[in-house]
Amino acid sequence: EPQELVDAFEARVAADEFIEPKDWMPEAYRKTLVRQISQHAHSEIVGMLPEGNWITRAPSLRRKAILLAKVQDEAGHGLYLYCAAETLGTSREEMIEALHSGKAKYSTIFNYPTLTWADIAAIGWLVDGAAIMNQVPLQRTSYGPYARAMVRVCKEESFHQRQGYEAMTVLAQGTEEQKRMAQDALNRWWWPSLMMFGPPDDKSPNTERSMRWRIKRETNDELRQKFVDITVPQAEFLGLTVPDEDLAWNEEKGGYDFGDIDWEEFYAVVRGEGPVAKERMKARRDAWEQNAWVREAADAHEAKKRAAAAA
Ligand code: FAQ
Repeated sequence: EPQELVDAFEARVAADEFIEPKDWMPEAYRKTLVRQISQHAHSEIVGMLPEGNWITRAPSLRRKAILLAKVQDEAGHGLYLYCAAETLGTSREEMIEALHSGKAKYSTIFNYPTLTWADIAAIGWLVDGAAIMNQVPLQRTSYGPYARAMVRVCKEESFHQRQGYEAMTVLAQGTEEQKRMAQDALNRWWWPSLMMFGPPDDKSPNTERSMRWRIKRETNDELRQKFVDITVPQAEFLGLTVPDEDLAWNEEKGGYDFGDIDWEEFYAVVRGEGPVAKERMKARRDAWEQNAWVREAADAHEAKKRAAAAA
């Protein structure tokens, strides 16, 4: 790649300018973006499944209406992100094929089962909470279409997080059985939520370069620490116990120290060995195949319209 183009690109990024689809960019920058944005899109789409399972079982009409809206929002986020990735020269078909063939990654978090209604509350509180922590800085990511997509996504995620925390509050202040469910959900979702931020910085192959190119604005460990610091007091307010015996306020660093994450589990889930990974992929492929007629009908309609316009 011509050095003067690389230098000019690096200078623009360093000056906090947005890079736009038709601008020159190093091939490795393009590839990293396609990787991250498509994984992010897949996460939004697969992320609909654990919650979608509970739409018919939501405990009230109000909860059902909220959950329906939330799941639809996630579909919107996924489509937004696929569009952003398409501006980099990859096609929607390629990305979906990569997901369905098991080649593409998506967030580890969606490979855990949603066993009770409290899991839906915990997902809103913790999973959307972690997602926002990661996505707010991405509103300033160096690639324009990705940054702009994040603005809207963050507004919606923030509603998701609040509704989750509100649902959790009701359970935590409810009957003994409801409190037990809330605590059990926190026990199961806490560690997987911390894993959402990715491997520790010294084991993260992409962080250094992505930080230099300002694709990532904060590192995995920085964001994980912020998430712990914000979330622990919320758990205390709920009267719930974070399942970590090593959790302790560290006055000197002005943040919490926390226990070791089980990275063996993380890498196993990344490899596709998560507790419900097979079910998730099967649900995606079934939806794709069973709804092929919708894509065919849309194509047929388009062809008829084009033929009519040409006549
Ligand atoms: N799961 O070098 P790094 C949501 C992979 S949205 C699976 O640190 P990077 C909304 C990583 O891809 C949640 N794989 O990588 C919602 C890389 O693999 P590769 C998704 C993971 O990219 C809520 C390798 O490990 N959010 O939840 C994970 O610099 C509720 C090495 O890692 C985003 O995608 C993981 N947790 O940093 C929906 C945000 N962590 O490709 C429904 C955008 C790492 O080299 C309900 N993405 N890996 O083979 C990012 O910010 C970054 O991509 C990170 C990873 C931070 C996820």
